Amino acid sequence: MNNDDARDLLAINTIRTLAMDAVQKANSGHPGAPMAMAPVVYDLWQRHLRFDPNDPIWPNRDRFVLSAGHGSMLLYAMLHLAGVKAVNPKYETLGQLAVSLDDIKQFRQLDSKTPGHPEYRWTSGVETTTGPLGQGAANSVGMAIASKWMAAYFNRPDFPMFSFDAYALLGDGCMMEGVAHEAASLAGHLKLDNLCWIYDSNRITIEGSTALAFSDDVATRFRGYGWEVVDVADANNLVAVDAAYEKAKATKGKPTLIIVQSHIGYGAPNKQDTKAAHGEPLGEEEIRLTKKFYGWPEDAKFLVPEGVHEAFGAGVGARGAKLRAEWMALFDAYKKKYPAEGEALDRMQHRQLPVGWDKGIPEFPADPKGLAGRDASAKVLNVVAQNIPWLIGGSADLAPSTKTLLTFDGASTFQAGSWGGRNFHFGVREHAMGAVLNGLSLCKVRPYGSGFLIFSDYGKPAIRLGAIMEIPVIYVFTHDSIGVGEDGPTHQPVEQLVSLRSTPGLVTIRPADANEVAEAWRVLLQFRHAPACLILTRQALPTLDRAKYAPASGLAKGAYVLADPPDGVPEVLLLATGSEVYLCAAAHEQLAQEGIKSRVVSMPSWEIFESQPKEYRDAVLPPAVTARVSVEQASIFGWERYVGSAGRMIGMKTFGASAPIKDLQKKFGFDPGNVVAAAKEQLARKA
Ligand SMILES: Cc1ncc(C[n+]2csc(CCOP(=O)(O)OP(=O)(O)O)c2C)c(N)n1
Ligand SMILES: [Mg+2]
Repeated sequence: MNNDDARDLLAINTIRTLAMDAVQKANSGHPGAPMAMAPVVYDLWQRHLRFDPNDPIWPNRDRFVLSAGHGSMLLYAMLHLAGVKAVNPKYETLGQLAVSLDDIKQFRQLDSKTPGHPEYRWTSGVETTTGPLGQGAANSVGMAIASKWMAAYFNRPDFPMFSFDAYALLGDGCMMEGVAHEAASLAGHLKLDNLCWIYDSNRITIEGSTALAFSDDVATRFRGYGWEVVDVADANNLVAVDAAYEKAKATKGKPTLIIVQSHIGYGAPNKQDTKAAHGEPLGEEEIRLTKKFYGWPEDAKFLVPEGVHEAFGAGVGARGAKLRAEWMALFDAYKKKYPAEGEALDRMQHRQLPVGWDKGIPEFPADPKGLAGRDASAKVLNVVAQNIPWLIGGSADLAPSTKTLLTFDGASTFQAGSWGGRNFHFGVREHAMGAVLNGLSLCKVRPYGSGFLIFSDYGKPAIRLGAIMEIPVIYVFTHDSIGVGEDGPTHQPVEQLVSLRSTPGLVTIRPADANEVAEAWRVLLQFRHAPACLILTRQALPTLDRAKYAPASGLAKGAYVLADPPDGVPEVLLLATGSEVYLCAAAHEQLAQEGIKSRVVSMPSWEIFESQPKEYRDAVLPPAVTARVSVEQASIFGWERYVGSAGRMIGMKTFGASAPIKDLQKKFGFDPGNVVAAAKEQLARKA
């Protein structure tokens, strides 16, 4: 063993023992993967990763994603040993460590920087929140795409502003999950040669051997996807590991999968290669024996031997600092030579919009025939996308239906080799689309994805993670109700709205007409820390006469009074969203003719409404007016909040039916006559 080998081994064993000690002290966690994969991650960071610990948000850094999020201690140990610095929400680098040794001693404890699974925004240096297996791997595809897109948009001769690579570490679990299959297939198609997945093939998951449930020939599968596949027979063979990374970096025209054979819980005499090493503390005695095997002081805890921090400083630290400094100098020169692009890059990195981003958002004239939500959205999107160059996205094979295609000159298709295209074809892969959008957003472009609302369920885990991470991904979900008609119950969303509304931090907006669609885009584009779902109709909706009704700008408050009796003192409230608002407007007219004073409240976004001051909410929904009817072509679940226990909810209690829309509206009670009757019933109850 030469000196280098000894230094490497000391650092690797530091990672291993920190993981073992932290899990033991917390009395919960996953020691096995960090113990096994420490050499593989160490070599990546020390010898390859272009990452500056002093500025972990430097835009052109390589991304490292721990898709096997349960192995979080592996990442925390790396962040600590590499001396990664904390960054605050204003994107300022702070002096203190992102993860101190004390944080590691507080693994999995309340408010520590070392939660059970890595959390983006909470711990600096964590590139994405992982834990739900497969998600991180799919995020890394989005990151690799972002690198390609940003290179195409920003790079100029002699100014390679973007060239970063994305690495993800996957376990057997990630390999089995569908989302990783979808994402790998897309990455192969796109020939993402800046993407490298590292597969920790230890053949153990929670229930035991992977032989219980997994017989894939992974290498052949990935070759079939169009990937380069490199085998490393032993995770402890740093020469082989290093050569695999060299191969990945040298491979052009395809992503690389490195399959590493490893031993979960490496070095633990009684637990190595068993499921017992996966997700529980090794136990004091086993830890002692393992440390003995490593040649470690058996009773030392949380030991970072002298020289280990320094070795990381001389490796990843020195390389990263040099690369970042060079990039910063390049960026200064870039801003001088290409001021507009320089400003765009700066704004994009800070999640700001360009000046004039809302220029030309259309206003739609009143029109009883109107247009579909999706068509209004297409018009607005095609305007704002011209103002916001890094607004990019597409659909899971439904763009002709969701109307999300950018059709203006220059908005070409994103494909291998035409990396500057702004229209993405995610294929029929909703789950990967969501995870890829998250990866794109984490690199600060502004991504949108679209599909039918019913299939939001197919991407829900990624939508949820976007909400956890507080990143401004945009979803355009069309075909939003039984209004889809003949496609029937399998395609008619019922419980999806409830599910999205109940997701903390996610904002859903279901606009009532074309002008509300325009306002919805105006509002959601300004989000910097919240994902949004725009819920749109397939069918035409009348464009309301805003001279008669309140302006659509009320949407910015989530809910607003659309129509009122002349004296502004209603007896009954009609609450609706989206396609049911005009029904309520019609009912309001009928009631007025009968001398009944009703108020129509358009409620496109519950979440935004809930964030208004109580005075505003009470002004829109006066507590004294308890005669209330809600109308929405979706599950009634949740409307009790607004109509009260005695209110009437017109909504869906079944999965719908296959029929022309008119017949469905009649069958399920969505017509003005039914709303009028419900309003009268409410008033009779009160009288
Ligand atoms: C989507 C999802 N399903 C289930 C789990 C629960 N879970 C956590 S780790 C794990 C097994 C992972 O096995 P592997 O990836 O091989 O990791 P190793 O045990 O080798 O560290 C499971 C099922 C999860 N985190 N995410
Ligand atoms: Mg495993």
